[in-house]
Amino acid sequence: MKEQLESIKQEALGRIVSADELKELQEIKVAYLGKKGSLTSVLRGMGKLSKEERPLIGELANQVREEITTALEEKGQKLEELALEKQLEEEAIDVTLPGRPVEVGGEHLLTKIVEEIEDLFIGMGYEVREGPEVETDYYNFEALNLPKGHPARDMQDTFYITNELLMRTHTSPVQARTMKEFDGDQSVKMICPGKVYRRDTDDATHSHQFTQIEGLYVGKDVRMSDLKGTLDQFAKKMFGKDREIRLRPSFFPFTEPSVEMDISCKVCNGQGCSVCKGTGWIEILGAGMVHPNVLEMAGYDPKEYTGFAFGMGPERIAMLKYGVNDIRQFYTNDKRFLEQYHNA
Ligand code: 2U9
Repeated sequence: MKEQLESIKQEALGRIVSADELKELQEIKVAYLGKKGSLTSVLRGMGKLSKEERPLIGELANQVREEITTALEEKGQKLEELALEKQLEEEAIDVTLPGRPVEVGGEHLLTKIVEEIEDLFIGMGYEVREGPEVETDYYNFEALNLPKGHPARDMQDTFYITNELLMRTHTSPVQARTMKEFDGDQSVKMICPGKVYRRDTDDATHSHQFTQIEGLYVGKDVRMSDLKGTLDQFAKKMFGKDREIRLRPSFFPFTEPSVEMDISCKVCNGQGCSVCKGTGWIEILGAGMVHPNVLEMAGYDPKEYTGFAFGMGPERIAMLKYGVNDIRQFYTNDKRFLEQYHNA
């Protein structure tokens, strides 16, 4: 039995030395020390030994078990260390390696322009209001002095959803709703940015969906000179303090008198060039004094209250400011186009 124990020990230690995986050690442990292990089965045979031999063999057997157990633990530790080293190696991060570029997006050029214009008017004490894109015929047209059948309605080809519901063609209904809400007894100073819809064929300067920012200032004794001053401020802050503005007579059903505002061309400084088509001036927005009909329909007494309003297209301003030559680029999500203005 002594030899048996010795050979079991040698065999076990031999297998432990050549083991290179933790699970092998587990198998060896079971094979030798387990319930059905060879050392265990030898011990079961001790009953046949003489009572002199039993303590010796018992001692030897425990010794062999100790040695095999110790060898298993040491080899186990060594294999765990090796596994950790290998893992660390595999997971080693070469901090000198360049990082994988994380593509960082940026604000859309239109968002930048709209926020720039918003901040400008907030700075002049205007509040920003928004409203529904699906609008009623009343607030989109009638409240703005465009009764049913009015020819000017055709100027704004409309997406009708029902006879009474449509995709708003301008953001003016938000101003009309606000005036109605204030019900003619308090002043209004607001701008309203947002998407608008026109049943247009898309081309380089027209899109069926585009953006507008309109503004309204209603109060007691609001004059044309207040409008001119406000627009001059806007032009200088938006396009440069050396820009001049020019107001030309125009017509909008919801303002009387109506004007269009031009700024002096930055490229030729008013001398005339291809950008300003030789005029020296570039049209930016439309405006006017709020039509008395519009005031009345919103509950304001035109003898007590007057107001001015204006409207502009941020796409047009972005195209002028950044030399974009096709309005559709704002909507086609071409990364090459969008990335150009990340740091604009
Ligand atoms: C109320 C009263 C009056 C809003 C106005 C304009 C002039 C204007 C154009 C700008 C670019 C339309 O998209 S565009 O082509 N708009 O020129 N808008 S005055 O007048 C209002 C609005 C609301 C209650």
